[in-house]
Amino acid sequence: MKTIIKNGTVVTAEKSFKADILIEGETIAQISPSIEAMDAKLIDASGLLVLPGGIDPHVHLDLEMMGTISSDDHYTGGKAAAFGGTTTIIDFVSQLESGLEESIRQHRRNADPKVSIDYSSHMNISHFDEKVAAELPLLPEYGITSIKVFTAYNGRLRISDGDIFKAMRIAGKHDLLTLVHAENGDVIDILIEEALREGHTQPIWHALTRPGWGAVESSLRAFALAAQADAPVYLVHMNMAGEVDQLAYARSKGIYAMGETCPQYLFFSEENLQAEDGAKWICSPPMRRKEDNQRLWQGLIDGSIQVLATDHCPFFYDGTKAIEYEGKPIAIPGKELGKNDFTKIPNGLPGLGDRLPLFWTHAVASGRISPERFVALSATNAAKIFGLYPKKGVLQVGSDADIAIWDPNLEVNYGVKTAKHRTDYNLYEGFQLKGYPVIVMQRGAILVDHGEWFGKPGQGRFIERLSGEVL
Ligand code: DUC
Ligand code: ZN
Ligand code: ZN
Repeated sequence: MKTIIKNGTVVTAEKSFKADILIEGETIAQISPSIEAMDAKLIDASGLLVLPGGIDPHVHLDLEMMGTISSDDHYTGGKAAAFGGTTTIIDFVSQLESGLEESIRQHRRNADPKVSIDYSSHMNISHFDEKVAAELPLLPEYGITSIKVFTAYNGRLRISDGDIFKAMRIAGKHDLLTLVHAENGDVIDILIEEALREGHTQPIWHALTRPGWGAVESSLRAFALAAQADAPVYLVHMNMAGEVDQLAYARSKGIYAMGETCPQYLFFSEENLQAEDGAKWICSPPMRRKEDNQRLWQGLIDGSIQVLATDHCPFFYDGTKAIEYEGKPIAIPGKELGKNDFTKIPNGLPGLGDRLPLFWTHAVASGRISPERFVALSATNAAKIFGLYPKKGVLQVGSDADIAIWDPNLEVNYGVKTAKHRTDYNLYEGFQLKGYPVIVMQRGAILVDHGEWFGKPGQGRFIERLSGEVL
């Protein structure tokens, strides 16, 4: 099957130019000023931009937490992603006692039949011993070239600094990238215990018991451990100005350090947690101050932050009431579980479908960054860092035809009805957006066409990744 996208402006991370794109089968066969092929299906992109489909390297789907499960699975999450112009996600494999290989197999047994867009996975390392040390070098055989470690969630996900160092040292030797969730788990546990003892139950206490200094201190600790282990490191979900400073410092010292932030940390602050419906904004790490929003924006603009991801992990705000999803009612226990205790509110929020239209409006349409930089931050950099390039994240001959045809003039009043996440709320309700994907394709097949969904469960593929680059 052949398709030609005609008369559009192709946008890559380096340049924008008028060209037609010929797709043959699943990949891009030709990009040149004027392509004719009688036997090809024609898509007229006059007045539109042709972007590589977005890559979101930080997504949680079907994640069990606090007695419930995050409300998007690999089908519904992929669908929401595609409606927002994202065609590849990287999620996380939870580490099981049965070993890394079995953890990956089990994860794929659950995800593969459902997944509606292409995906890959990071391997969480929440327990470290000799057996894990021996299994880490085998991860690339399963197509996984990154691990995630935590300096918080004591007794659950956290491993000691010594074990992080050992894991990083092995990762460095075997071209694996280590992602770090940086908060101070010890301080958090003390503060939560005190807050509960004093009867503080409101959502704002989620932020007050996870001080920003813990993130700043442990981000430097992560970079220092990586330096000592001679390994590359990637800081997830930066929410503090100080983390951006630490990242810049580490990079200035030659440490192979990179990082991401997420839309919620650009638009919201602790004030949102103080609202009556503050539980909607609960995620870890939490929202911070307006000064932090600004510094994170600045980092995206000046290139000191490499990636915009989401940490998508939605829950219902009121999981006692069903919503209609694809014609059927569904309700999943959510934030109401913590009505009387902030520690029982499931951590996480929707964002996967919001990321690109929201960022386009506030970064490109507002003149803060160029369309090329948008492509770098939303697709190409993640593809390079996580070993998906040049299969994904770029429009060039031989790459997968994962494409978002973008109307920079389309205005959308955004909210839960437009976003396709399987949840009952959206943080950007009522935001007026300008610039939106109108056609989204994966490997040459149309997933979304002017608001209509053509994707199916199982249509997405697990993408085996190569080792990434340090940007
Ligand atoms: N933070 C969240 O808020 N949810 C899922 C995992 C995480 O790190
Ligand atoms: Zn995290
Ligand atoms: Zn996360």
